[in-house]
Amino acid sequence: MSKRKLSQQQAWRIEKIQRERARRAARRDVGAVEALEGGELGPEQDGLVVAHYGTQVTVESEPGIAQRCHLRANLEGLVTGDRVVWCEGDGMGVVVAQRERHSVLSRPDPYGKLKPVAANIDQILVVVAPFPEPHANLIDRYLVAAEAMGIEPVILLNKTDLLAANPGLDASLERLFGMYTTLGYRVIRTSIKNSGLEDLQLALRARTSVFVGQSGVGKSSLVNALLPAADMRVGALSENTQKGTHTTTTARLVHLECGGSLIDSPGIREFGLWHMNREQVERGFRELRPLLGACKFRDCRHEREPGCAVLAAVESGAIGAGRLDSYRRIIASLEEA
Ligand SMILES: Nc1nc2c(ncn2[C@@H]2O[C@H](COP(=O)(O)OP(=O)(O)OP(=O)(O)O)[C@@H](O)[C@H]2O)c(=O)[nH]1
Ligand SMILES: [Mg+2]
Ligand SMILES: [Zn+2]
Repeated sequence: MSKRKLSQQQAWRIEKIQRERARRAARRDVGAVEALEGGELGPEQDGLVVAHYGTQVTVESEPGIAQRCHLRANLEGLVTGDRVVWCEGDGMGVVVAQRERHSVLSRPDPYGKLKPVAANIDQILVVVAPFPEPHANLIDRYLVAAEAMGIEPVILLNKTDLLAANPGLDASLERLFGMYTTLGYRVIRTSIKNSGLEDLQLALRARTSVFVGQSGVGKSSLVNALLPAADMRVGALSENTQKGTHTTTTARLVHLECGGSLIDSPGIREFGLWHMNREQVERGFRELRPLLGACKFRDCRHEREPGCAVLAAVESGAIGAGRLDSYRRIIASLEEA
């Protein structure tokens, strides 16, 4: 799980290569945009980015009417969910401006640089499954990030059909999700084979949601179960490791019949929070919030300090030891970085 950030030298070398590549791509694109603008372009209109691929995006003017587009200079950071102004072209269109975002889900790339993943989302669904086995620390990282963005997270346990054959796992997952429910997080259980899809539909109505989580938990399968026409690519788990095989490679937005929009995103191995500081992480653990400032020492690290309110709460059972462990691992990863 804890693959560290690359060394500075490695990061610098890779960045140099990427910068050069981006520069070449941008030059190509400027050429393409100029060629398009010299020809016949339609009038400016509002649009929604429904997929992004390197230096191009697919923009939709209304559900079902979309075109692949080049980007005018300085619009490289566009992601799925962005609202834009664009012009239809013959074959390819051009995005000419980006509208302001009301929210953005970002995460640092392996070089420590913060990269947007999806924009204008109202809800983050953290998808987990019995297989690949969930990591509580990864769930907590998503919860912390969601709290920091002020976006309501929902935990979605998929593949519940596999639980009957794995009673031990069933019991441990029940404990884990019972804990999240007690903390006030909503937990939805689904199986693409037989259950929970109505609850999920209800949770997705009238807003834009994003599916995030490990590879192989069934994010794309769930999109297909809700909307067969989406025809998302789905990949089996690797036979020997029971891990996902990174089937989805780009975030894509679809419109559901229930009136909501849903963004499917590529599965991840780890979710770095290097861009956050200790206070933000602390606030991201809901149950720590009322205790902040209650420790004897103002800069208490909640390790073994006397008069630590957090340790006392763990002792009394008010805070789960697993969550404290998760908190410490996140803080340690910030310090490593
Ligand atoms: N038994 C069972 N298998 C499921 C369920 N949902 C998905 N799967 C299987 O899980 C595997 C992975 O599904 P995907 O939908 O590709 O997973 P993903 O989360 O989109 O993975 P990435 O795109 O790699 O991030 C496939 O073999 C699916 O058939 C479910 O509810 N029950
Ligand atoms: Mg997928
Ligand atoms: Zn403390």
